[in-house]
Amino acid sequence: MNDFEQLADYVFKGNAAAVKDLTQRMVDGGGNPMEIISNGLLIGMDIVTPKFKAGDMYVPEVMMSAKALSEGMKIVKPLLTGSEISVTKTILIGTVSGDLHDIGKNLVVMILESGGFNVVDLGVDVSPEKFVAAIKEHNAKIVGLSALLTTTMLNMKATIELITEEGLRDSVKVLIGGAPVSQSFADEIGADGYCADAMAAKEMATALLN
Ligand code: B1M
Repeated sequence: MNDFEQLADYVFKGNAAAVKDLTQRMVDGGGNPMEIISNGLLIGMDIVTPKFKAGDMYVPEVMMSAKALSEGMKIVKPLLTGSEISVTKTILIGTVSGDLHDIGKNLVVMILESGGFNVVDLGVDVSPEKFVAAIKEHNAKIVGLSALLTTTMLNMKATIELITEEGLRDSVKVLIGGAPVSQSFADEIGADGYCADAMAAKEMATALLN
């Protein structure tokens, strides 16, 4: 196994310490950061995705792989030059106003990052105004809204309404997710897509941006 194959295998196996160690050694040895991402870290996650879909891997294992990948990303991301971080691949995500749940959102962030997206995580209790300001600031093409409460899911609607009022609706796609939401709710509030889980979010984002 060469270093790239070894790195991919460590990601697949969710071995965060080994990913961190090997990524650092590759960087210290003069490895190209983009190649380390594309030919090592992301390949590992590409092994995970079909296995998860086939039911051969479960959520905790996927999270371990995503965590391992993010350890490697932490080392190489700061080394990327501006042109290597594609602005067209920026995704904003946040849990809507009044809602403090972030476990699912954080998983979505990790999985999206594993798909090579530049994810700007706005955190929890994010107001419609903050989403709008961030869309403008980052020129994001996709915004992901998370809600876990039947009360706060209504703030997804308010967020989409403000995005529309601000004249941004044609330039940004809105994806929603969270336990209480559904495809029919997405249709009702005019979202572009409903993501049942983190993998669905990655697939939809990939389809929308490629
Ligand atoms: Co809360 N809570 N909670 N809670 N909590 C629920 C959601 C609840 C269903 C529990 C219950 O009563 N059975 C219930 C909601 C009832 C309802 O609205 N009908 C509830 C309640 C009532 C509350 C409080 C009001 C309790 C109280 O204080 N009285 C309070 C509200 C606080 C607030 O937000 N203002 C509260 C607080 C908390 C904790 C702080 C204790 C903690 C959150 C910790 C944290 O997130 N940092 C907590 C937790 C952990 C839960 C449960 C147990 C687990 C949620 C979770 O993390 N699931 C939850 C019960 C349950 O769901 N079984 C519950 C795991 C996670 C991986 O799944 O978040 O669905 P999920 O994310 C998935 C998908 O939905 C999707 O992908 C993710 C990964 O596959 N997805 C997206 C999610 N967001 C997406 C965004 C996307 C795409 C996909 O964008 C593109």
